[in-house]
Amino acid sequence: MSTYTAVAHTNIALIKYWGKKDPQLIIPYNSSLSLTLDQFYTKTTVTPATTDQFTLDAQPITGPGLTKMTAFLDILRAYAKTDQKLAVTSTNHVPTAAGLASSASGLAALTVAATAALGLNLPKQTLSRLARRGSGSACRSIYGGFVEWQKGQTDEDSYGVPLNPAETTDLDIAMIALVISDTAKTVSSRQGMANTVATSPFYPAFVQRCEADLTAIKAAIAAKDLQQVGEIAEANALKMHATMLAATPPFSYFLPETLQAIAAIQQLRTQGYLCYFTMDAGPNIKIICAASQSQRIAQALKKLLPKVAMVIAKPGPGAKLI
Ligand code: 2P0
Repeated sequence: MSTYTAVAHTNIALIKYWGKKDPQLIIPYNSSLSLTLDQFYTKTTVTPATTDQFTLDAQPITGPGLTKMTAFLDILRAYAKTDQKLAVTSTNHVPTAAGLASSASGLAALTVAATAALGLNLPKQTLSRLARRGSGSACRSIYGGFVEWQKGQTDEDSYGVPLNPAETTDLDIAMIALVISDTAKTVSSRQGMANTVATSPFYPAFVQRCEADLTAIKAAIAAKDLQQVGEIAEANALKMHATMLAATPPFSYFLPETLQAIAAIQQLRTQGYLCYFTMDAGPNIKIICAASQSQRIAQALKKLLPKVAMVIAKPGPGAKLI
């Protein structure tokens, strides 16, 4: 057992995961599909130690943050059949105030580094399953490019699967991350999705439509039809956010500036730019567009939203030891 360092990139879902059929094992109600991005990643070093320790962005973490980490390490230790404690040092590499810090890259990097430090050499499918136990979306960050999280039924068959690279590598796609706000969200995704599943009458309709949206977007990706990809992804994100407005108590991640950004994107579309948006459990917007047009779109958008910082991201790699 020795020290290992891993890097994992964050992913943004085009077909959303929003709800757990099995909260203990993190088995979702529907399959989802994401794009791993090159600009945002977590680097994590894991060393055998006498007690579990966690340092995040140079800050020692104690209390609930450490408890959550230890609980996840216990899952990895049980799999490795060892009691070995671990010291974890993690750094999020997110452009300043991008508001994109993600549990997906964090838990994926941790899974890869910690399983190696516990003496395991696991295939990616097993790494994806284990990462899922830490945070659902992390199972998709084990792979680069487009990744489907096949919902499965059990711990064994719920994991990420990369789309066939032959069908995706020459799709000209980028995401522009718009920094609407970097303040901490008031409703965590975990709380938000549990409340939605338990109370929103729109939730079953969302789950049902996700299956159709997933089939349609995979066909659009294979056909390299970026307009279809954007239309399906944008509509899927809005369906997810609609479930929250119908929950009890109702909640929403939209800020006034989020709506302004959406109006600006719609205006660019009327001017002939091919751009669509998606949005997760926070007020920030990610624009789906062609990589070859991303600079032009960012410049045009800058005129409409002069105060909003933007980062252009392209498809990124899967998690790996470095
Ligand atoms: C997604 N999100 O598919 C969706 C869309 C947010 C909105 O996955 O409870 O941090 O750890 O499994 O993975 C965020 O949820 O939640 C998320 P847990 P996670 O990307």
